[in-house]
Amino acid sequence: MYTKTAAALAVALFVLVPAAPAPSAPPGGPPSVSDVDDSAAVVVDTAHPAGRLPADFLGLSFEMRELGIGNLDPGRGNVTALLRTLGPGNVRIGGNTLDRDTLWVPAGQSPPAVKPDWVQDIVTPADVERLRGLLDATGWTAEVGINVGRWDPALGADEARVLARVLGRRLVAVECGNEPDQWVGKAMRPAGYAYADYLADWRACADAVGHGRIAGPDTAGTSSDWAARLPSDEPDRLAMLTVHQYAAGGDATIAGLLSPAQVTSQLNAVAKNLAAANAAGIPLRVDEANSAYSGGVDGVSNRYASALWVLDYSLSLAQAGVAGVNIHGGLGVCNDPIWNGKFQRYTPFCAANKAYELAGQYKAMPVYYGIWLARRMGAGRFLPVTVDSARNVTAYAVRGDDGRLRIALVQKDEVGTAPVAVSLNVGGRDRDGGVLHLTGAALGDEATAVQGSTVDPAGRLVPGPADRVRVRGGVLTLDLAAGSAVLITLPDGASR
Ligand code: BDP
Repeated sequence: MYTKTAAALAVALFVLVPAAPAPSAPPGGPPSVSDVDDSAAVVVDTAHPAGRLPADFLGLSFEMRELGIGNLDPGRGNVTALLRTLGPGNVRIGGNTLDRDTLWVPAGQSPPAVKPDWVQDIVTPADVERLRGLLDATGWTAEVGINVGRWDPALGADEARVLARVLGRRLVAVECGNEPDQWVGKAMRPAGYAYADYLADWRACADAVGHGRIAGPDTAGTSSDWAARLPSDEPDRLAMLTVHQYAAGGDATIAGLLSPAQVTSQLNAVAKNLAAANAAGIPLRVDEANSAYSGGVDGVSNRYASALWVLDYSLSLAQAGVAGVNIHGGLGVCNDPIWNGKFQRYTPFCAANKAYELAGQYKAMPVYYGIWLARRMGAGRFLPVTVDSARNVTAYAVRGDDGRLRIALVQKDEVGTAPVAVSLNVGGRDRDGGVLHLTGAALGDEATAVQGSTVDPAGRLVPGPADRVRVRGGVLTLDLAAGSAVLITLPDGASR
């Protein structure tokens, strides 16, 4: 089947990689992925709105050291535009560098003449002021860490006061330490350090903070029971339950990341944490996430496949009731080690070279485009969706607070294999809708675009005009190109 949609995609791909010929359908049609039925019947249940997709669901996460070295500066480069292009979100600042090597130096004080040997980074109130400028310029909110791994109550209290005063309502929560369940392995606590010890540490931090906007436990993964226990031990001061989740480790592959089992296993992994948050009546945020830990995997985390993964991952967690996901990254040179030898392969944006890094001038990586498209689902309420297909297709539907109905379809087979003939039953009175396509040259290629457009050097993404699709009798049909995602917007969602 070669429709207008498929033709538009072929054009988009040609724009993306002018040097390579656009994939064209061989005689007899493109090859099928296997001997399966290439159709998908998708039904949106508009009558039973379910959980909310919060406006600040999508976020980013950065190392504490980024603050101290002067990054995240609204007055430099294109970071402000890159955040604005995504739309308001939540930035979390913490990571390994928070406890391992960052010293807070209060206003009017100088760093000690002889620094403790663990100190590699310094963060001061001036850095928090700069962060406030970025939040004001973008409409974002923040969650910022306090060093508990190397705990100093006076410094912790001072930082907490500065965060509350300078960030004001833009401070969602402070984070008392990063990944405490790994402090033993990092020589920050003696062997045998367990939940009861951590609870005492968390309470010391909470006492110093002195207010109830505190997140935790920020465990390295979803499997420890620390996140299940903290809400009942600290029902008043714990405002947000936080855990970290990486899809894979050094063995990450594109096939694994995009397999149907991946979404299910990541959902299952957070289920216990989500139940704990729900029981306590507080939000769960996966405030540090990405495709593979240790900086990501070359050829996977920095390729187009990561855009499809993050779209599917973030929307599936949101649909399950998770309040937010922050995709972790670093602001160094793309694919280079930035600290302690960790490479930057999963970061949403990074600098093409050292000069650009110093100028704060970043380029968007594929995962950024997936975040961008997920963010376009807007704020609203999820609608139940069923997908009947033998192909690797997922679908999400949200009735926006603006009354529109938005549907994301994600197809995760290799680009150029057979498209999926989608019949999408949305009911209602809409006659036509707009479609934005997320495309890439190949799952393992870096080139990624929306309607043929890429993020420009100024940090803007201006997609080409949306394609139009007709809706007949409440049913819309389209050919979903293999290895692509679409966002369909129907204007008349309110009248259903
Ligand atoms: C997490 C840390 C973060 C690292 C990340 C990684 O909090 O600082 O960058 O792992 O391994 O555990 O990539």
